[in-house]
Amino acid sequence: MKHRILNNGEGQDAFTDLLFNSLLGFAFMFAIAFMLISDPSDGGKIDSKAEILISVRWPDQHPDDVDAIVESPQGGLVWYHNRDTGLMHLDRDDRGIFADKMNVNGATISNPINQETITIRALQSGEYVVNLLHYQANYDKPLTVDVKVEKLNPEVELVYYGSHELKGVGDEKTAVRFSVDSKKNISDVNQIQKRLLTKALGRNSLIENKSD
Ligand SMILES: [Ca+2]
Ligand SMILES: [Ca+2]
Repeated sequence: MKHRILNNGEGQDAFTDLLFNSLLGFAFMFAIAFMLISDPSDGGKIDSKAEILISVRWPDQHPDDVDAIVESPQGGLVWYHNRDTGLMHLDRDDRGIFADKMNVNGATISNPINQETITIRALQSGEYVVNLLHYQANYDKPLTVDVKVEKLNPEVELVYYGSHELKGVGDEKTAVRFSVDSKKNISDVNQIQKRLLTKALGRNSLIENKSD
């Protein structure tokens, strides 16, 4: 009898431990879920103070890596290497299918969309240049990339929408250039080519390896 009581006691202890650990597990999962909800990643977040939105998009699930590079009138550059200049912001470096899969609570979620979005938060007078870079190419066939530029204030206005072909690793093209005047009107939308990468990387125009 003595043993049985002892055994029961141990059994109860084990049960309490199990219950406690389960509760701890639930609390932990809840905390993780709460963190995921309250701390959304910056990917895809729309800046409510945006003046201009530049979207660069290529076919869904395509493995190629395209980079958007935007130069401001003051000569500032925003691109994967410098994603925030204060006045301009790149949401993320979309690398084709690479890093498009996320593991959330054991389930794999995949994002098929290939898109990079650049937000211009405050307009400066002068010319903006939007370039595309074919950072990684997997096929011989040219890749079609759609570029959309929207001015958001005082109402949404399409500044530019067009398709461009990138023809292999290192191919850099100017998709669009546009000017902003002192009254924040857009003018002089054109496609005169200008290389930005050479400027970004100095004379050594070799593309460095992306580390992340
Ligand atoms: Ca990219
Ligand atoms: Ca992608």
